[in-house]
Amino acid sequence: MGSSTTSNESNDIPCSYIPVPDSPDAAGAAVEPRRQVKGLFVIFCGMLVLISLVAFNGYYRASNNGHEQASLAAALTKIIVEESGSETVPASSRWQQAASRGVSAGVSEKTNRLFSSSNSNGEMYPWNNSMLSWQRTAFHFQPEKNWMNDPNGPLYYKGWYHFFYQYNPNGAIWGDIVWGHAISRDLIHWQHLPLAMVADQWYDKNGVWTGSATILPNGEIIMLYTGSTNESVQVQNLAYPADPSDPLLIDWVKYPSNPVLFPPPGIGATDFRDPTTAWLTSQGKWRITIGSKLNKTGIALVYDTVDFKTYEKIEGLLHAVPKTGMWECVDFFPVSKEVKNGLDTSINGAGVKHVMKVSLDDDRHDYYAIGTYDEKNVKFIADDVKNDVGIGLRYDYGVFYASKTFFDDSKARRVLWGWIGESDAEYADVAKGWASLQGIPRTVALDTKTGSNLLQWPVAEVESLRLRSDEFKDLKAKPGSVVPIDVGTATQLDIVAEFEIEKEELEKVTSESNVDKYNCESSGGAAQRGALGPFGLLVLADDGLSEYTPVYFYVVKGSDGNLKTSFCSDQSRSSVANDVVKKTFGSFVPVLEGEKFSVRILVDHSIVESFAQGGRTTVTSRVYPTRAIYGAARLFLFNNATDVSITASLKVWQMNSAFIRPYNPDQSN
Ligand code: DQQ
Repeated sequence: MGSSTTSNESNDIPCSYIPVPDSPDAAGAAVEPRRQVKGLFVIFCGMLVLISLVAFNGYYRASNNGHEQASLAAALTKIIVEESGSETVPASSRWQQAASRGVSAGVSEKTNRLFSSSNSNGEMYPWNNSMLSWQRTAFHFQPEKNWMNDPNGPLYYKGWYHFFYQYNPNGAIWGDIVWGHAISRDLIHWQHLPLAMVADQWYDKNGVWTGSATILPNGEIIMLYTGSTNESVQVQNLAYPADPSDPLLIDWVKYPSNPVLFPPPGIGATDFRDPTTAWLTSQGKWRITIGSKLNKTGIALVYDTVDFKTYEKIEGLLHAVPKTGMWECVDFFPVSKEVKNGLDTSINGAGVKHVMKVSLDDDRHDYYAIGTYDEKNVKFIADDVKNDVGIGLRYDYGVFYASKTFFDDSKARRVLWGWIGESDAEYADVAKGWASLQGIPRTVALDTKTGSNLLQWPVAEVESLRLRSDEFKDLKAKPGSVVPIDVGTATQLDIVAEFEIEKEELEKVTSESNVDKYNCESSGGAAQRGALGPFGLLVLADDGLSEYTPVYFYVVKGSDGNLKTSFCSDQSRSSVANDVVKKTFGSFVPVLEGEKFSVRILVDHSIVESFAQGGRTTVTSRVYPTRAIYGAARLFLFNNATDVSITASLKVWQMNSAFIRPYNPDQSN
C-alpha cells in the first residue's frame, strides 16, 4: 500500500484499495513528495470514477435497490468535489442515463429524465453538500428522506388533516412504492406517521399505488387504491381504518377479498389505475371513475357500487378524448357557479359546474376542463370542446402532476394537492437522499368573473408562517432596467406584487403582429424583448446576476388595441449548473378590464410557486442555483420591455419554516 494513502482515505474513498505508486518507476514519473502523489491519486480516482460510473450504470440497470445507489452516488459526488478540489467538471464525470424502471412496471418513467442535449452536454456538475443541502425546502411537505410522488387519499377526520403519498422507503428514485402517511392540524405543519400501507399482498406486491378516500355520510372512511399485482396487473383494492375511533388513523386493514376490480375486457392489464373519490348518484349508489386508454384515446371508465366490495360497470365512458393517451389520477368534482366555497363531491344541480382533471402519462402534465355532468347519461361534457380535458387548460404550467382534490368540510373548501417532481439529475437526487415535494395545498374554485377557468390559491394557513415584511410602493422601472428590492436574504419568501404599465407610453405603442404567437416556452424567455414586456421579478438571484429566475408578464397589443398577456417563469439562467432542466414555462392569463397585473410568489429554496391574477394561471418551477443560495439569494424587479415603463408595488414577507417532523405524542397538538 502506498505510504501517501492515509488511513482516513483508505476508509472513506472507495478507490483507495488501488495502490498509489510511491516510486518513480511505479508511477512512471518523477517523485515529488506528497502533493504529486496526491495529484496522481486524484487522476487514479478520476479514472476509477469513470469506471465506477460505467459499472454503476450497469449495476443500475440490473438492480432496483435505491439504497445502494444512494451510497454509491453520494460517494462519487464526494470524490469529485473533495478530491479534485476544483469547481470545474472533471472530464471523467460523463453522465450516463440509467435504465427506465417505471415503464416496465406499468407506469411512465416517474423519475426526472427531461434532459435534452440543448441544456445538458452530458456532464455532471460538481455539486457539493452545501449546495445540495440548501435545496431542501422549509415549508413544503417532504418526507424525511427518499422518494415521494403522487398525493393519495387526502382527507380531514376528527380534527386532523391526513396526507398519504406514494413513497419509496428504500431510496430516492421511483420504485418499491408504498403509502407514506402524515397528519396536520393546519395543512402546513406536519407529523410523520408510520407507513399506512405496504406491499404485502399478492394484489399489491409490485406497488401500493394511487388511490382516493371517500367519507360516507355516517363518517366511515373508504379507501380505494390501485395495486400492481405480483404479475404487474393493475387492480383496484379496498382498505379501511382498523380503528375508526383513532383520529390518527394509524392502522389500515386491507379488505380480505381484494381485489375488488380487475381490468375489464378490452382494457390493458397495465392501463387501469387510480380510482377517484366516490360520489352519490340520485339512485343512492356510489359512483367512481378510473383512468385508462383505448389505443391513443384517454378514457374514464365508470363503476357503481353500494358497498365498495362489488361493482357494476356502467356501459359507455364518463369521458374520452382522442390522442391524449393514458389518463392517470382522474379527479372529478363540482364547483359552485355562485359562491367561492368548495362543494362536497356528491353535489350536482343548477348552481354547479363540474371539473374533470386528468394527468396525462404521455407528457406528465395535469389538464382540466370545466363542463357539465349529465348524471342520467353518465357523461361529462366540456363547455368548450377546444379546451377539452388533456388538450386545453392546465392546473399549472410548470412542474405539477398527479394532483388530487378533497373537500374539506371543516372549512367548506376544496383543496388541491399536487406532486412537484425534481428537475435536476437523478444522481443529484440520490446524493441528496430525497426527491420530490408537494406543492402548498391550494384552494380551488370557479373563477366566476371569467366563468372559464379555475382559481387556485395557497391555503390561508400558509400565511401563519409570515414573519417580518417589507413594503415597496410605486417603484418605477424604465425599459431595460433591473432594480434591487432590498429584503435581505431571499430564500423563504411570500411575495405579493402588482404592476402597471405607464399609460401614456402604452397608448403610443402600435399594435403588434405576434399577438397570438407569443409562447412562454418557445419565445426566448425573459431575454426576448417586446414593446410591452417582459416585466416582473427576478427571484433567487445573486448580486452579480450570474444566476436568477425571472417570473414575468409578457404583454402584446393586438390590432383592436386589446392586450394579450402571458405569465411565465424562465429557468434558463436559474443556475450555472449544466445538469438541471432550464425550460421556460407559462401560458396566457386573462387580465380583465380594470385589473392590474398581479402575482403572488412563494419562494422556498428549490421551489418557486407563482400565481397570476388571483390564481387564474399558475406556474411552479424547481430551481437549483449554486451561487444565489443561503445569504446570497436576492430579489430584483426588472423591466425588459423596450417601449414602456412600469410601476410596481410589492409586499414581501420572510417566511418561517414549518414544523415537519416525526410524530411525537407528547408534542402533539
Ligand atoms: N403514480 C402511481 C400510479 C399513477 C402514477 C404509481 C401517477 O398509480 O398512475 O406510483 O404518477
